[in-house]
Amino acid sequence: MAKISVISDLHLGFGKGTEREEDPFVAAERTIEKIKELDSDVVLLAGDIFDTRLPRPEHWSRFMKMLSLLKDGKRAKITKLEGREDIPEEALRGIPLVAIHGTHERRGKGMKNSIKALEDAGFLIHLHCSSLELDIEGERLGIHGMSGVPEKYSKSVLKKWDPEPFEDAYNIFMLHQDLEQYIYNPVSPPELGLEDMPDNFDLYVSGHIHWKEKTEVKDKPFIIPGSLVPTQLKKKEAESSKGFYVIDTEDQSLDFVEVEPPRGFFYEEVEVNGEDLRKIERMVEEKLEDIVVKENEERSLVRIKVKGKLPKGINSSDLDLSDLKEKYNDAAILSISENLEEEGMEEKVQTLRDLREEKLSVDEMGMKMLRERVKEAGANMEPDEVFESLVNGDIEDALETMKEGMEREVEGEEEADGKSDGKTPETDSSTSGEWWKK
Ligand SMILES: [Mn+2]
Repeated sequence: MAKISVISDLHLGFGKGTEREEDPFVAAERTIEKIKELDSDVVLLAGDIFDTRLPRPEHWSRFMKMLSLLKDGKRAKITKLEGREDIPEEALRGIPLVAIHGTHERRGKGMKNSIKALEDAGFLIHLHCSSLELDIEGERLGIHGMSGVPEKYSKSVLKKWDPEPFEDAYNIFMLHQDLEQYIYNPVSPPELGLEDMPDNFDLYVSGHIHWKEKTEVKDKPFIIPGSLVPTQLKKKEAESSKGFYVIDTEDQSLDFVEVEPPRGFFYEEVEVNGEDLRKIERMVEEKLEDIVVKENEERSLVRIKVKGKLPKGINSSDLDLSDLKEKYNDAAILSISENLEEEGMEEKVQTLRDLREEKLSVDEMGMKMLRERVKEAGANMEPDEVFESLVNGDIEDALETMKEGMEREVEGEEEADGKSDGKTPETDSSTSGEWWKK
């Protein structure tokens, strides 16, 4: 029998520079401790260990310390390997951790992502369109992983790889993509859905989606462990507990193990219907009072969504909740969002629809301009990756990708000339960071 722990989306580095910075590490440490306590035989990690493509040394170091807890003298045995080169010996010591990289870790062609780097250092086994079979005390476990790829390629990459389960083994398929059953995105709808999962696996696992889910695909369990800390402040994240799944292949049990979150997260909705502004403010405060009673040591995350109809002549910008934010600042990290209708809404909805259409073409135009600029600059980078980061508002990620591309280009030139221009990489990247503005 084998006991498999399945975790995902640690997002180490999330909240950098804020008071939430410590949260992902605390959650990850608690999780690794629980995995050890449970005496797991193998750990699967479905992507997004780090929150950024280029994690800081502080983040590497803390994660590697956690992983060393799993290196307890056991030795995993690999019986089959498909679609990849040999695995470093050191990665097989202790409780094997098999990981795919996520969308937050993906890097351009020819560059090394952080998960692969951890494999090189012997901390884990990294899969991307590849499979391995482990022998756990006589039981065969097939693990097949597709790391995160740009959404528009997800279907074709999976189709091309076309994984097949190993014979006489318990086979797990793991991926990290948008899935149409869980992600609503009218601008770029998910390419993949549950029906696209490959046939004849015993268990399906996905990362990427930040709340836990459990359903069935092709009569077999499909699970999403979710992130260990809330990152998007979505209602679903507040409704479901954080933690990981544990599967026992002998009795086929599948349980969710809760991990105590570093701080509370509350999501509340306030429905309004023509009340005046003072009354609405009062309604929001009532919700806050309820939550604050439940307050624990750390400031809780609180998101309040105000939705419904405002009275005639009043629009949502008249609603000012900054006094409330101030008043409850000691107890809660407060985020208030509004989804309010005003009278005369119909015309506004039409305007929004028009804007959405326009947004599509603006995206396309932006992408075209970026591609041209990248070509002009002779930079070695994937414009799609930069553009995706920009559209998602990950400015830092976009800059990192651009800097990498420019650094590679500079290194390439040095090699060709056989001489260095004496610039430090920092100088190179700070100038190259600006090139696209010109
Ligand atoms: Mn994620």
